[in-house]
Amino acid sequence: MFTIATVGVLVGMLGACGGGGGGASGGTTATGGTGTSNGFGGSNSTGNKPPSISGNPPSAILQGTEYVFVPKVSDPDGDRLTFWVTGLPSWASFSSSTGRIKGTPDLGDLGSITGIRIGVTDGAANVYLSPFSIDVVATALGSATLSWESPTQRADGSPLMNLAGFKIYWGMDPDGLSNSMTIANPGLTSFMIEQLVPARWYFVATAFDTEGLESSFSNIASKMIL
Ligand SMILES: [Ca+2]
Repeated sequence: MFTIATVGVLVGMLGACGGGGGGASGGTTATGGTGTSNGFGGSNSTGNKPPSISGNPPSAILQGTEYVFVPKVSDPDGDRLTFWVTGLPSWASFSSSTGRIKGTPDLGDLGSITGIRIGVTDGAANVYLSPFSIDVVATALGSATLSWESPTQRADGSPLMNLAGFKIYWGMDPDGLSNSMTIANPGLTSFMIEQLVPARWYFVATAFDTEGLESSFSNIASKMIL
């Protein structure tokens, strides 16, 4: 597996530029979500099973940048789910079909909004994500330097002759990294991510070749920005 580290903690590495390719979007293997808080629903006489909801909403956002959070949900019965929210910041919009919170606060929105709560129902049972807050900050001076060793082999052990670059994914939710950047430079072995607000940040990287095949995700590196 291709590995990265925040600076000072370089992890030894096994090369890989995955033969399988693809798979850029989406989550990583990572720590679990915030868990499910049961509402007043629960199983009932019709045998309905309640949906589950989880996720780690980013707790801070730099003004002028986009905030996005989508909770992870499932329903054992495959029921259609409907979402609602209370305490939504005025700068954000909410999707009742996906539970997504999205918006870009500006300088007039500085400060913390607390007690935001997302709920979901399958029509019979209601469950909620734990209440959370979003702090809009004016500046973000944090940075993290990632380092890695260039992979020389593909996942199947064959030589990697056409490495083209790296992709970095990062965010506050290790299970839904919302930022990404493509580095079209196969010679680079470190990169600094800037403008990080105070929070614990998570980073993964992939390598890709000239044909666009992308490796599987590296390990997750993390750094606490104070
Ligand atoms: Ca159900």
